[in-house]
Amino acid sequence: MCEVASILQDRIVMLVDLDYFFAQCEERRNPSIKGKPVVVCVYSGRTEDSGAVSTANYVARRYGVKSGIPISLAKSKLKDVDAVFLPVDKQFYREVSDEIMEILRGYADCFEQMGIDEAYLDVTQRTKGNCREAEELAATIKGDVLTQQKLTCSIGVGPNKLVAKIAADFQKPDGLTLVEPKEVQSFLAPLPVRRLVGVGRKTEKRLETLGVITVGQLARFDVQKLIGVFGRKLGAYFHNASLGVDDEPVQERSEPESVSRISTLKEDTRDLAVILDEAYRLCDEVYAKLMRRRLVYRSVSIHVVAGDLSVHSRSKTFENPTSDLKAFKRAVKELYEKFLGESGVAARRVGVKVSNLSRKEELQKQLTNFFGFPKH
Ligand code: TTP
Ligand code: MG
Repeated sequence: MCEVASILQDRIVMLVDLDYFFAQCEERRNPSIKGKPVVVCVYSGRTEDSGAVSTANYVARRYGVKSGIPISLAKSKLKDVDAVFLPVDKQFYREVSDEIMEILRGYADCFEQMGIDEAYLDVTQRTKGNCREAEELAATIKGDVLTQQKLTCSIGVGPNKLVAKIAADFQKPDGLTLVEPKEVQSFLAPLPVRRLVGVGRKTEKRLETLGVITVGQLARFDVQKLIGVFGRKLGAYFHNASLGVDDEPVQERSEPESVSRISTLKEDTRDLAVILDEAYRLCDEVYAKLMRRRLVYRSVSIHVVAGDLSVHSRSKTFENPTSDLKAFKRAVKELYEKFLGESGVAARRVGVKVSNLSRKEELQKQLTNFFGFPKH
């Protein structure tokens, strides 16, 4: 679907980027810290303050705190300020990210997740190539993410990935920037070259020595000279990028290897009914995700984190892939029964997982071949 869109002249692509993502997740978890500078840190563990800042909310950014700086430097910038320093909790951010990505996926003709907090959506077909409709859709998406997940994001809308990305960065946080095809060059021209994907600090310096500071100057710079300096591939890329030309399709990444959910019980227990009550709820969530992504599974696992934090698991693999929820729950029940029979520990956290995933369409194809149904 999107490959067709990519060869059409006018595509509409969005880049959705969650604002100060890790720190915003922390604010959502504990709203009382909102309004204070929040700094999420990767502590290296050597000394109390050794390590780097992963990200910071916009309040902290006003004090000059940003990703990558040493924690000690962030602390000195926030001296005498009531700031909050927290360690990264990747698992929590990933869970939030997964749920948001599912919302976004539902709005795209074609979807490509780029990292934990950003994704490209090709929306050409559903907006009939109409920019205003795309802008309204972006506003709807922002509203949905906010009401369902209590997080703000910034969205850039443009004719390709390159422009959408720059547009998303243009107004942050909680921004929405539409760049129509006819505006692309005037939008890009005043920006520093560094905004283009692929222009790092070194390239920026090199371009500066050629008298090129802005994207507009890069666009006017002789392409042959550019190729002379950076080589054919990169030189041509910089030239095209400066004009806002980019044919990269929005492409779904390969399927996940597994889908899992884990949750903490109210209290540690060995009661199968209590465990299954929670585990079945997790099965429903995993199953919903499989359905949305049109995946079937062949293996089922259960996980138990015991009161002493030891981790235990059991798994089972079916002969054939299936998309059956009842079979999933039956396997989960069997595995928990087996686990409780074999082990004396009480469960603190319980989880379920499906793996050996494949596409539903492939399963159907296999079955069709197997039964020898006519192809038409
Ligand atoms: P970004 O989207 O680059 O940053 P952000 O979401 O924190 O802020 P913005 O509002 O500008 O989008 O990165 C997403 C997450 O990735 C970020 O919340 C934390 C993590 N990250 C790091 O751990 N180290 C880094 O150097 C960067 C840039 C990000
Ligand atoms: Mg972000």
